[in-house]
Amino acid sequence: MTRPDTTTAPNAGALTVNGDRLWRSLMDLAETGAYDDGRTGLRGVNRLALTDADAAGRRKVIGWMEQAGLAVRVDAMGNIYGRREGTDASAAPVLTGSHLDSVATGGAFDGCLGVLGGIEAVRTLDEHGITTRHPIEVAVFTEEEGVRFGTDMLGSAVAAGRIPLDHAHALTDREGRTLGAELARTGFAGPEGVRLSPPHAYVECHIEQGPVLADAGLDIGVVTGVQGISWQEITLHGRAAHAGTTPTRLRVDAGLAAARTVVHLRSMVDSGAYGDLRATVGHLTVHPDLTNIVPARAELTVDLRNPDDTHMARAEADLAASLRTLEAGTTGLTVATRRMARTAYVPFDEGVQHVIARAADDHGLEHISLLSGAGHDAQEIAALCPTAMIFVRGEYDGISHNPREYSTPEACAHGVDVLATTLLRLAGHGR
Ligand code: HGY
Ligand code: MN
Ligand code: MN
Repeated sequence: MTRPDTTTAPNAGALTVNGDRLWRSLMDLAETGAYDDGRTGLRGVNRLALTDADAAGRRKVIGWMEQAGLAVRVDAMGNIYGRREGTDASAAPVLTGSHLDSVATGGAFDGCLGVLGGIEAVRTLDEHGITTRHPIEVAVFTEEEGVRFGTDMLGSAVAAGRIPLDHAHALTDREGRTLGAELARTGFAGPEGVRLSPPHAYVECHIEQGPVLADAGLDIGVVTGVQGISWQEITLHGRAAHAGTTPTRLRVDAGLAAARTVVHLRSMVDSGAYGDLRATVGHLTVHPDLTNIVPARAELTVDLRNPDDTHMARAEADLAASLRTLEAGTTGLTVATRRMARTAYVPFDEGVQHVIARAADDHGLEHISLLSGAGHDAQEIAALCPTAMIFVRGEYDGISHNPREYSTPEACAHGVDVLATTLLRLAGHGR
C-alpha cells in the first residue's frame, strides 16, 4: 500500500470553493425524492437505494460530473466514479465521495455533501487552472444506508472486497426484489469490475449527524475512526390465539417475547458492562398485527454500536444467550436470528488526518478530532488505502436521518474548502 506523502506534501495554497454553487447543488438534489412531512410541515428526502428517486438523483449527479469534465464510469454494483486525470498517468487516484441513497425520512446533506463537495472541489481546481500529479476521483457508493436491502455500506464493502458481488446482488428488499434486479431495472448495472484498485488516499466529507461540533461551536471535525456496527434480524415465533377466549397461561405471545427482548437490550446498555454500547430496535412488527389476535410472530432488528470490539462481541453473546433463555423458558416459542451487517471499529489514517487538520488551520477554522458514531463508506475504503473524514457541523443537536437534518451554507462551504485543500495536497501539484 503506497502511503501518501502527507508530511512533506507541497504546501499548496488553501483552496476556497464556490459555496453558493455548492449550496445550490445540495438544494437542487434535495428536490429529487423530496416529500412533504405532513406531521411537521418539513420537506424530507426519500431516495432509498436503487428506487426511481435514487436513480433520478444518480443521473442528475452524473450530469454534473460530466459538466465538470469528469470521465464517468459505473461498475457492476452501481458504484459511480468520476475521474479527473492527473499529470502522472501511473499514479493511483486520490479518491473522495460518499453516497446519494437516503433513508426513507432523510435530509439534504447525509452523503450528498461528500459527493457534491467532491465535484465542487474539481470545479474549483479547474477554475484555478490547477493540475494535480495524482488523478482525483469522486465516488458514489451504492446502498450506503442499508435500509432497503439490509446491509449498510454495501457498495463500498463490495468495492473493497469485504462482501462478494453475487452476495450483494442476491440481497432482497421487503417486497422480495433483489438488488441485482433493481440495478438492471434502473440502468445502473454497470460494465466495470467492482474491485477498486487501491487509491492513493481517500477523504470523505460528511455532515456529523450528531451534536458534538455544534456543542463545541465549531464547523469542522477531523474524524479519527468509526465505531463497530452489528445489525441482526430476530424473528420470534409464538402461536396465534383469540384475544378474548385464550387464558393467559395458554398463550405463546410473540409480542410479549419481543417486548422482553427490547427491555433486555436497554438493561444491557444501562448495566455499563459493555462500555459505550448503543442498542436500537428500529424495526418491530407483529403478525397478524390485529387488535384481537395474540401475535403469532414478531420481527425486530437490533442495531448495536460500540467503539470497542471486545465489548461488542460480549454484548452480541449476551443477547444471544438471553434469546436462548427466553426460548427455553417459554413453551412453544422459537427464536431465529439472521446476521444483516457487521463491521469492527475502524481507525483512520493519522497522516491523512494531519493533512485535513492543517487544511482547516490554513482556512483559519478551529477544529476538534472525534470518533464517528455513524457508519460511513470511508470505513470500508480504509481497508484499501490511507483514509480519513471531515465532519461538518449539523444544527438542531445534529439530528439526522430526519427531515430536520440541517447544516448552514457557511459550514458546508468551510467543510468543502477543507476537502478541496486536502485533496490538492494529497494529489500534489501536477509536474
Ligand atoms: O447507519 C449508519 O450509521 C449510517 O448512517 N449508514
Ligand atoms: Mn451517510
Ligand atoms: Mn445515513
